Amino acid sequence: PAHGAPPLDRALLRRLGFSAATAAFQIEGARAEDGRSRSIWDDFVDTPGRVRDGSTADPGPDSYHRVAEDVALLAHLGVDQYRFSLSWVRVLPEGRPNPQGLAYYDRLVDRLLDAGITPTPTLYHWDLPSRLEADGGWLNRATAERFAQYVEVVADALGDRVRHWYTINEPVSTTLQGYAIGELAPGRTLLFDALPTAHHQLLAHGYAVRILRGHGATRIGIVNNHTQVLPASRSEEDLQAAYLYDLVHNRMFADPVLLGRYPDLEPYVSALPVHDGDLALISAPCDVYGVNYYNPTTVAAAAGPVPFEVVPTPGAPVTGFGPLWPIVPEALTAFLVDAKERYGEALPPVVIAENGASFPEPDQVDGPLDDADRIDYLRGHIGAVLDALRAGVRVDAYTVWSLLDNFEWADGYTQRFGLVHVDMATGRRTPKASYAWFRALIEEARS
Ligand code: GBH
Repeated sequence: PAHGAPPLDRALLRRLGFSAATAAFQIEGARAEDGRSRSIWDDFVDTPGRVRDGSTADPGPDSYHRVAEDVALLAHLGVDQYRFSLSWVRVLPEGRPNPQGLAYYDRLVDRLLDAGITPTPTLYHWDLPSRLEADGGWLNRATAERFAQYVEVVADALGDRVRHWYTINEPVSTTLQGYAIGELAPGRTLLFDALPTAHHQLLAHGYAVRILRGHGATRIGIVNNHTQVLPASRSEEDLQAAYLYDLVHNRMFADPVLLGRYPDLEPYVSALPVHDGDLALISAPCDVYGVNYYNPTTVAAAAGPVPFEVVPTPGAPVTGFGPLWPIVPEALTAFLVDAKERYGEALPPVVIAENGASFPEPDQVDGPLDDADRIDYLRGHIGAVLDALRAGVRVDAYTVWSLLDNFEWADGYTQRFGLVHVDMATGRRTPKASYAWFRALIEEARS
C-alpha cells in the first residue's frame, strides 16, 4: 500500500544515481520535420491494423518542440541523469549527416548540462532506417557496419560533451518481437530464423564500444531486457521449457557480451553467422551493464514450432498490460543475485536502465493524477534494488520508465507509463502523484 509500506533505507538509497528514461520515436513526434527520413516504426504505424488505437506517434508528447519544458521537468524532479535516445533517421536521414537533426540533440544536451543533469543517450532504440530494412535490416550483417558509420557521426557531434552512452536497447525485443513473432516493427514472423538479428545487433554494440572509446567515452553499456524465468510447474517438460526460454531471452544476449560466448542452444547457435573476431569485439569490457526489468515470466511447455509459452504468474497482481505483466518486486532481487552468481567479476556495475508500470489512466486530466498503484510498483522495485545491494550486487543507478506518457509501440496510447501525464491532443504535461513521490525520494537520498 502506498502509505503503509516501510520507508526505504536512506544509507542504501544514497548509493544509487537516479534517472528517468524515454526513447526518440516514443516522444519526439515531428516525423516529417527538418529532413528526418523514415524508420521501420514509421512504416509500422502507417500500416493500418498494426497499432492498437491507430495512433502514429505524431505529435504525441511532441518533445521535438519542447526541449525546455522537458528539461525543466527533469531538473525539478532532481534526477542525476536523463536517458533518452537518438534518432538515426534524424541524424543520417539519407546516409549523410543532417545538421538540423543533430542540432536538436545539441540543444537537448546543452540544456541538460546547464541544468546539471548528465546526458546518457541510447544510440539505438528500435527506429532502424527503412532503407536498411529494405536490404534485410538486422538480418543483414551490413546493418551493423552502417550502424558503426552512424555512431561515428554521433560521437563526432556530441562526444565533446557526452561521456556516458548506452548502445543498443533491448536487442531481445527486436529479435523476438520484431523479427520472430512480428508484434513490433518490422513485423516479421521468422520464428527461430530471426536469431541472426541477435548476432548482428550485438555486433553493432561491439562496434559502438570501440568507436565511443576512441572518442573519450568513460561509461558505456548495452541495455538488455531481463526477466526472472519461473517454470509453470515442476514437471520435466515445464522445467525444460523454462530453461530454453531463459537461454533465448536472457542468456543469448548477456553471455556473448559478458563472457564472450553464446550459451549452448543447439542447433540454433551453430547456425549463427559468427565470423572470426566477432565475439572478442562483442565482449570488449564495458563500464556498466544496463538492465531493463519489468516482471518475471512464468513459462510452460507448448506443442508447436515454439516449444514454450508464457502463462500468467499465479497469485501476482498485474499492470495495465494484463495477466502476462505480473508485479513481483522480489523477482528483480532474485534476477540480480542470480546474475551476480552466474557472471561474477565479468558483470560490471548494473544500471537499472528501465523499470516502471502502466495502469489504466485517462487521456485527459485536470490536475495531478493520484497514481498510487504506480507509486507502489516503484517503491517495491526500488526496495528490491536495495535488497540486491544488501546481497552484494553492485548496482549503480535506478532509472524510471518513463519521464512522460508516450507512444507505447503497438499499444499506442492505450498504455501510459509516465511520471508526467501527457495530453496527446495538446502536448500539455501534468505531473502525477508518482512524480512528486519520486522527487521526494531523490531529495531524501540526497539529504
Ligand atoms: C521496454 O520494452 C522498452 O524499452 C520501452 O521502449 C517500452 O516503452 C517499455 O519497455 C514498456 O513496454 O503484448 O504484452 O507483449 C519492454 C518490451 C515490448 C513489452 C512491447 C511490452 C507489448 C506488450 N515491451 N510489449 S505485450
